[in-house]
Amino acid sequence: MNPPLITVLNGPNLNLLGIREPEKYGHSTLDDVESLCAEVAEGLGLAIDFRQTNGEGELITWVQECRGRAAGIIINPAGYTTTSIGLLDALLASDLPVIEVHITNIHRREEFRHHSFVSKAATGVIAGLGVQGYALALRAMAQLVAPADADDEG
Ligand code: CA2
Repeated sequence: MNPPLITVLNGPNLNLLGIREPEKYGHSTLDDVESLCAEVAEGLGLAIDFRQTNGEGELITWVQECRGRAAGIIINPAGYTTTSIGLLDALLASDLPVIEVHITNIHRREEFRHHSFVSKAATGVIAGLGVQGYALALRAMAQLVAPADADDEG
């Protein structure tokens, strides 16, 4: 059987990870984050589709494409976290488990970053643990998409 597919989506400006503002977002590049996710996913028996876009419409289209294709969505919506009801609606319509990840602790930052529209569609939210938040999200997702009888085995 094919491993469950988890789509890992990254929003605007995350392509600058490790290149700009390392004091805020750390030294790992987005390629490093993809490698981390691929390694962790393999150990968990998951497949990943890892993507980044600066476009809100493209992000929404990718979420729509997850339906019937992916078993779960991990998303760092970046700047669209606080602005995009379109993204929220797409995530709600996906009917999939969603884990929202933020590299920084958005609650310790400027007030305008505190409210997330995306959280309304999220099973769980991870913030402030750096890029390891993606690895933690994959571990949590493995539990969420595991068949019920596999769950019983601990
Ligand atoms: O902490 C996070 O992961 C954020 O989602 C990152 C977003 C920010 O708007 C959110 O409030 C919190 C920003 C992503 C931009 O990433 C950059 C990386 C390096 C240099 C500049 C931007």
